[in-house]
Amino acid sequence: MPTFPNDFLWGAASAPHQVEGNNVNSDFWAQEARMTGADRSGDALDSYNRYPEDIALVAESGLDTYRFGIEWARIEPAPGVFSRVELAHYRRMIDAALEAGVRPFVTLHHFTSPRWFAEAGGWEAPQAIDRFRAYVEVAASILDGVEWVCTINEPNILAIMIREAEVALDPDSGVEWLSPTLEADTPRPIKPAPPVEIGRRLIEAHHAAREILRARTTAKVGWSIANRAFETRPGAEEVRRRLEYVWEDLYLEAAAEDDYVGVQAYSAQWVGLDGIEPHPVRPDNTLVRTAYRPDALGIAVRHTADVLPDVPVVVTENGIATDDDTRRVAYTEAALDSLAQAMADGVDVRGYIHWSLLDNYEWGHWDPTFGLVAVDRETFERRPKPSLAWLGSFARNEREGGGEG
Ligand code: IFM
Repeated sequence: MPTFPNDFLWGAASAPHQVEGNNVNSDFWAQEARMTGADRSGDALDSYNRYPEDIALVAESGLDTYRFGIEWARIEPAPGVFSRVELAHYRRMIDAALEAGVRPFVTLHHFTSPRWFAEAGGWEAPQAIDRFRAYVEVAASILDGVEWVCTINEPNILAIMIREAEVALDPDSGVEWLSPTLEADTPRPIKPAPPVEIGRRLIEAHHAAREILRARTTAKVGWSIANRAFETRPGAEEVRRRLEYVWEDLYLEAAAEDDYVGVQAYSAQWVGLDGIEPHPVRPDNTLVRTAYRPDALGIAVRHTADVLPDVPVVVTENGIATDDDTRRVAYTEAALDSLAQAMADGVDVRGYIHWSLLDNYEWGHWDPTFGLVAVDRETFERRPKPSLAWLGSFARNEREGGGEG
């Protein structure tokens, strides 16, 4: 029985640094080389060259949307120097999606910045917002026909990533790199909350980008927030409220005037009187060591709608790090069920985009596999998993038999 409206977006996602390969002008490329414990991205999945294959996989599966990013570090390799060749490359990518009948959902910033930007102080430097604004003005010139733009991916995780990289890059810290998207393999104190001072700069950057995009494009503009789907132990309501503000609500509130808000949810997490509780070590944890909680998606969209009752939601990421594709299907089916229940209760959700299309580079780690498609990292051959066909046919059934759009 179809549950989702027939104009619902059904997609899969990627991000430039995680799939393209040789993103040599980016800050993360430079950091990977210096941080102990970090795998190198190297050629990644060569999606810089193989994007037509990636788009074809989306189109042939039955999905209708591909969320991908354009890379600032390639487009502006030196301050004020914009590469026409790279702009043309990303325009070709947008055209390839449109020609394949796939809706491009374009992210302008997904964790990576140009190396020169980071070396000049990154998001905390006085000129950061003007620099981002200049990039967005140029990027806007290639966005004709793009209906959905995400300015900055997960600013709340980016803020943590910036601080954690500083620690891992400090030779005296003795701390090995662990992406903030992973839990440690033994319970250890929860990572510090996203630093609010960086968060506020990112909010400023998002608002500046939104203004430019609204003036120069017809796209719906928003940003995507990592949602932890907090659950509260008895008596810990106030602790949760405080934590939720610095982890999420600061960023959600900044989306009050946006055209949509992107929700990204993977697992749920308890908050007790002592704060956020680490995920207990359990055999059914995911490969990023989080609890198996497909219902996190429903919790996340409900919380987002509580904070932003008038802003439509798009699930811009949801998925599971697992090497068992049957589990990926079970997880996704249960996540979609929790999403449908939230929609039935009145949450305005416009689309579901799975993370990830491909088994990609998880910010210093190649082990956790989130993809609907495996990739041979020597030949770059794409090997679709059964979950891709499953999600594609789920989407097709909903689209063809779905309710009122
Ligand atoms: O791989 C990341 C992505 O870059 C941002 N959101 C979470 C994903 C899985 O951890």
